[in-house]
Amino acid sequence: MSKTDNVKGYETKTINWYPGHMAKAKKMMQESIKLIDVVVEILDARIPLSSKNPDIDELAKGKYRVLLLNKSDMADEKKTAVWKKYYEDKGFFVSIVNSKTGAGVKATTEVIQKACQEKIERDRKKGILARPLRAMIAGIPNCGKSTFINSFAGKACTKTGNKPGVTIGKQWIRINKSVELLDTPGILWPKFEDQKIGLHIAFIGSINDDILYPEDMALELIKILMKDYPEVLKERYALDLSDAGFDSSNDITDELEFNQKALAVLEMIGQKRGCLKKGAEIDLLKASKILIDDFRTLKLGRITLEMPE
Ligand SMILES: Nc1nc2c(ncn2[C@@H]2O[C@H](COP(=O)(O)OP(=O)(O)O)[C@@H](O)[C@H]2O)c(=O)[nH]1
Ligand SMILES: [Mg+2]
Repeated sequence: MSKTDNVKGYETKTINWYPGHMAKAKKMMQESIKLIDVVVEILDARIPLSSKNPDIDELAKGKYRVLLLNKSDMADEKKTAVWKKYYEDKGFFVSIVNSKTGAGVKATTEVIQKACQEKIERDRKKGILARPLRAMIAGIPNCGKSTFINSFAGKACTKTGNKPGVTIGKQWIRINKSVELLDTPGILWPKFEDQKIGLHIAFIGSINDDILYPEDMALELIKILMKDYPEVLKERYALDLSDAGFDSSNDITDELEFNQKALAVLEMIGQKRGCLKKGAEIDLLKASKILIDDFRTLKLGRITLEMPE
């Protein structure tokens, strides 16, 4: 475990997580990718950058690409629209979905068709009878792959079984006459190039909470809230941010000072929520868990943690 001094009297720890299944998942994807026309990558709309695995660009080379901004019900609507445009400008076909209610899910068929337009035209010119487009769902753990597949396939879905001439054991789900889905989604592992990415992925529950450091997560979340959603902190916890020496995001010039202000805010949350240890010392761990839980259960409202650079 590496430690770096962050805030005086408090150290941040690097999430040290190496998924043992990474090689296996990658191999499965490499095999499956040969069978499909289009990769449908699911992102968590609250972290559209951190939930995107850069490895997939290599893995999905030569395939049509669709991105779904899932869990849009939990993300900031305006920011989701910005992200949609951001990825469209990069050449992706993007759709905003809520797999839980099914909003935007059916429309994914059209997005897949648009993404594969070139192939559809090519086949038509050659006089090839259109067969359903073959798609694979991919994404990091907990982004909503299974929920999306269930919603997209619905009750009427039929598993079409093994295809002749393709790897035995692959199951396909026929969505409609235009699209078939590989029934096993590709699991992508989040990248941990940067401490921040690790924390952001932790917020959405992609990492087992047992290996996390809630205080680090809480401080990162508080910094985002102070910058982008100060009113949420004020309203939810009845805080006066100026008590933490913070008046507006113009105050943020020095990283260490910002960390100290965030720590002061965490202490204030602990105080308001009666998170006290013996001797009236504030229980930062308990306060952190409350904040994280509030974020995950939408009690802070719809929040997007990241914006394009
Ligand atoms: N609010 C909301 N929750 C979602 C959405 N999609 C998935 N979930 C929830 O996110 C969690 C993980 O979903 P799951 O499909 O198991 O993710 P997977 O690991 O990628 O297969 C579950 O609790 C789902 O109910 C969505 O669009 N909105
Ligand atoms: Mg799943």
